[in-house]
Order: sequence, then C-alpha cells, then structure tokens
Amino acid sequence: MTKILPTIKNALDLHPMSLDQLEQVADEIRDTLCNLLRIRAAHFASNLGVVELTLALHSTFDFLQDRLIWDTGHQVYPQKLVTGRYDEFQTIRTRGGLMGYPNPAESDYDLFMTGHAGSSVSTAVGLRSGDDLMGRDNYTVAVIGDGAFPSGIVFEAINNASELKSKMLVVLNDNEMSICPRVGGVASYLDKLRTNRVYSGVKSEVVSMLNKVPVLGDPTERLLFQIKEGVKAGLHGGMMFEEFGFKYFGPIDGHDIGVMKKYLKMVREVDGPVLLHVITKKGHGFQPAAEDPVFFHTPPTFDMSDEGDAVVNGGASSKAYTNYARDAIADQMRHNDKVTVITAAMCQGNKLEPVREEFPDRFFDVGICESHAVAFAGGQAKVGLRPIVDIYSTFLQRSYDQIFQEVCLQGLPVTFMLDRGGLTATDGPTHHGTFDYSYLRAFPNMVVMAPGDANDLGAMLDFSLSHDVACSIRYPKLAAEEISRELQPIELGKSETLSEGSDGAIVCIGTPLKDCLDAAAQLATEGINVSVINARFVKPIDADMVKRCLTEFDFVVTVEEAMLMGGFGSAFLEEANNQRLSTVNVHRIGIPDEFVHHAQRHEVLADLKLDAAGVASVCRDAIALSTETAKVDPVA
Ligand SMILES: Cc1ncc(C[n+]2csc(CCOP(=O)(O)OP(=O)(O)O)c2C)c(N)n1
Repeated sequence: MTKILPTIKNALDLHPMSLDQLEQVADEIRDTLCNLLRIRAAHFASNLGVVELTLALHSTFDFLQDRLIWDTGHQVYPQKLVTGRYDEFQTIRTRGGLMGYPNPAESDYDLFMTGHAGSSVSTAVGLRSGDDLMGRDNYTVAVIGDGAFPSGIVFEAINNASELKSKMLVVLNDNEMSICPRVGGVASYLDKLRTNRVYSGVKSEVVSMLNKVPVLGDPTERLLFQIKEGVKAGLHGGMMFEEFGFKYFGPIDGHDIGVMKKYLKMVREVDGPVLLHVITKKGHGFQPAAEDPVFFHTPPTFDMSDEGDAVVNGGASSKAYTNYARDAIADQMRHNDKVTVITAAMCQGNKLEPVREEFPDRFFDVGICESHAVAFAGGQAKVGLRPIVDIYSTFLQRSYDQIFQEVCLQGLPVTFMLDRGGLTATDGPTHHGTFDYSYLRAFPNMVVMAPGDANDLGAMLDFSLSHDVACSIRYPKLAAEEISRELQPIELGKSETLSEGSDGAIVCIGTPLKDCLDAAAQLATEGINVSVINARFVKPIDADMVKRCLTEFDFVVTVEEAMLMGGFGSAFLEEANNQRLSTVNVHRIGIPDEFVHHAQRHEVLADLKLDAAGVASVCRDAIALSTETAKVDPVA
C-alpha cells in the first residue's frame, strides 16, 4: 500500500481525506513513532495515545487560522508528523534537530514553547480573548490531560472562560494516568463520568444539536437514554463542568476518528465554552506500552524480542543521585516519624515508589500541583512535622510565591530536594533546572546547598532536617560521583577544600565538581597548580573561603551549572564586595543570559565550558590575564 504520511506537507492535506485514509495515516504515525522511539529515549506512551485525537483535530480545524494548544507539550509528536516535519522527525531531541516539545521556531502550528503542565487552558482563554478583540472569526482549542487537569491554574482559567463566554473548546484527554496513575478528587470524579458513560449536556440547545448528529447507534433511543442518565448525573452532582459554565460533552472514544470529527464539528457551533471529554489509552496500539504506561512514559531505548516484548538496552548503570536521594529520604523516615515526603505527581521520576510502599501514611502525591505541594508542606511544618518536598528544580518554579509566603516568610523548616538540577540536555529549555540558585537565594530563611558528590547528598539531608529554617538541596539527573576523601561534616556556610594548589582556585558548587578535579589534574600536568574547593553552600556562602581565595590566589574561577545572573558566582562577587576585596581576577563559568537549547549533555557542557576541558581553558585564560594585569600594574 502506498504510504500517505510522507506525502503530507501541511495539516490541510488531511482535510479532504476519507476516514479510511485518516486511519491509515494513524497506523503510519504509530509505526513511525515505534520505530524511532525504540532507538531514541523520548516521550512515548502519551504520544501513542493521541494519534487519533491529533488527526481528528487537524482534519477538522485549520490551525493556521484557528488556535491549538497542547497542555504540557510532551504529546506533540503526531502533530509534528502531520505539519511538515515528517522528513526531519528522525532528528528529534538531537542537537539542531526537532525539539521534543512544541517549538514555534519549527512551525506556525506550535504556538508556544511549553513543557510545564497546566497552563494550556489559560493560554487558550488568552488567545481567544485576544482574537475576539482583534475581530478574528477563528476557533480556539486546548487539549489537556486528566493528570494536568487538577492543577489549580486550570480552574482559574475555567473560571475566567465562563465569564468571558466566548466560543472555545477544552478537550479533556482522559487516559486515567498522569505519569503514574492519577490521584485525588478530580480523578474520582472523572472515574464516575467514565463509568456512567452519559452525555450530561441536557440543555435544550445541546439536545437539539445532538439530535441532528447521528453519532452512536439509533440517535433517538440513545438520546433519550442519555438525557435520562444526564439528569441523574445532574442529581448526583455529576455536572461539575456545566456548573462552571462549560457545556460538557462526552465521554467519547478518543481512538475513533469518525466519532471525534462529528463531535468536533458539532461543538464548534455551540455558543460559549465547551468541554469535550475524550477517553484514550496511553500507549494505544503498542502492547508493551499499553500494558506498562508508567515505564513507557519516557522509556530508555529498547529492542523487541521474538515474543514481542520490549527489552531495554544497556545494563544496570551506577547509582543515580535520584536513587541516593530516595534512599536518604527513606532512611530519615525510618529514624524520625515526623519526616514526611511530598511529590507533585513525580513519584516515578523521583524513584519514590519504595518510599510510597514503606510509608503510605507519610507519603503524599498531591498531583501536578506544585504550588499546593509547597503550601501544604508549610502547613505540615507549622504543626511540627519535617516535610521534604521532592521535586524537579524546573517544576518548583511553579511555586515561587508559596516558597516566599507559606515557607520562608513564616520561617518554616521545609526541605526542598531539587532533582534534575542543572542541564537536562535533550529535554531542552523547558526542563533545565538552572534558575534555582538565583531564585531561591533571594529569600531570607532559605539555605541553598548542592552536593559535590553522593556522600554530600545524604549528609546535607541530615543537616537540613535538624536545621530550623528551609533548606534546598539541588542535584542532577546523573549517575552520582563518589569523590574519595576524608569527609568533612556539613556545617552551615562551610566549604570543603579538596585539593591545594598555589596558582589559583577553582570554586565549584554542585555537579561540575568532578570535572573541576579533572581540570585541575590536567593543569597539573602543565605545571599549573590550582586548589579545588567544593563550595557546598550557595547561601550562606563561605565568607572565609571567599576571603582566602581573593587574598591568596592570583585568580579564581567559579563554576556552576546554573544561570550566572544571581547564581553562585554572583554570590561570590557580592561577598567579595561586602569584604571590599578586589574581584578583578574572578572568572565565572555558568550559563549566560540565554535559554540553552536541547542537545546531548556533553555537547551542551562543552559549549558552556562547563566540562573539564572548558574549566581548564578558563584557568589558562585567567593566568594569562593575571600576568598581563601584573605587567600593566606592577602593584596589583
Ligand atoms: C508543572 C509540571 N509538573 C510536572 C511535570 C512532569 N510531567 C510531564 S507529563 C506528566 C503527566 C501528564 O499527565 P496528563 O496531563 O494526564 O497527560 P498524559 O501524559 O497522560 O497525556 C507530568 C507529571 C510537568 N511537565 N510540568
């Protein structure tokens, strides 16, 4: 059979296609995804789940005129394949290639670069309001998963949309999963709607419209049943969306392109905002992913066995920071029954499943609700518990104000374990955890730490849980280094000198420490001897260490896998200024004032001089500069 997918240059090519042709395209998209994602770690199960939904949407609307926002953005691969990016698809998540999330630089179909969950409905309401004011007669659609739906901001958006009363559509893509099974009251509510299988839109205009569209079986009989059930749903409170001012349709089968197209055409005519509840299965069409959608959310690369099982490539690698963190948390919980752990739907990413099993009463998955997670932790801390918020650095950004008000302003001892700190490489700018030092160190009552190796991590957690205000501990998504040395205990605001050299000093915070030691070793072979200091604390920074560096060495290089602006190097310069010390030979390595694009980690590090070779080269430059400075100003 001749393939259709490679010939699609634009989503408008889908419009004239028959249902059979669209179904063929769905199969071809699924094959393309399975073939590529076997050899490239990427979002998998969520993309397989929205193949038909993508085709139904793009074959019904023209999203060059209309507007489409996918929540989070991890499920836009099928969209990429039907919007002129089929030929480049093999490059996804590689340097210079397609991004694993929507990217307006790639296509006009991708309106926003996103990767954080929950904001699609707000953005869509804004787009709708803007297009209304600009007099455009187009339509707006947001697609949001049931995992993201309980995020507080979604309710803020729905509240606003019902007030604006504009025509727009929210597609609720219900696959019963966040990354792990979804949790909470909204989840139970959606379960009720799924099992009722009712069409609760019983308002007369909706009834008459449904009547015109023979969607499922005998329309009259079906409709009477639906109305009856809809009224029942109304009686037992199942009309939550209607109460919010949305017309609710569904649930419908999200793998049936024909049914979805009929509904999409119909809801387009409905006045005011509509919520279309679509049922999909994560991993649909690829048995291993459908059976284990948690693992197949973002699986490592895999092969297929003769029996049709997915066999993951690569053996066990060394223990990751995330695992050390998990073990340290479990250990603390065993010894102190006041310690609790809170995750915002990242139980799997944070490898917390064993903690959930062992301490079901002190483990809290609050859903994709980071702001709530932090305020909730504040509440627990206030009444005497020692909550640990285990969260990715980038997602903690969602709770900035709660860190300020509910934690720091109250002086409460909440511990933040910031996973995925630093560059997350192939995910790209939406996921790099590079802002945390800058945004956390501004708050009084907040200690900011980063371990130089695995040993520091557990010790920092121990320190944090006996400290009386909030502490953050940031670590990367990497196999953990274990740097052999006589361990110095963690003391508030104290660094650790790992190697002594008299020519200069490399002062490193967190992950790049091993590279700094390697750089020092390389420089030693060239006759340049530098001290390497494990800073441990961004805040309070070790004031004695700063003084020593600036009085004993010709140059200092600070190294951080974080934004330079407001980060560790900035803290170093501020402390130098406090002590009225000259900073003319301080060189800062970190991330300049720009977003870092996706690429392999080693590629990004090399670009930013954050690898051993880069650190060594900055040291050499620093020596050259200090020699020049000495020539110009013999007093210096
Ligand atoms: C603010 C934020 N928190 C956490 C995540 C991590 N994350 C990525 S996808 C996902 C699950 C999303 O579930 P759902 O919205 O139901 O979409 P599905 O993948 O099931 O289609 C989570 C928690 C994120 N991207 N953004």
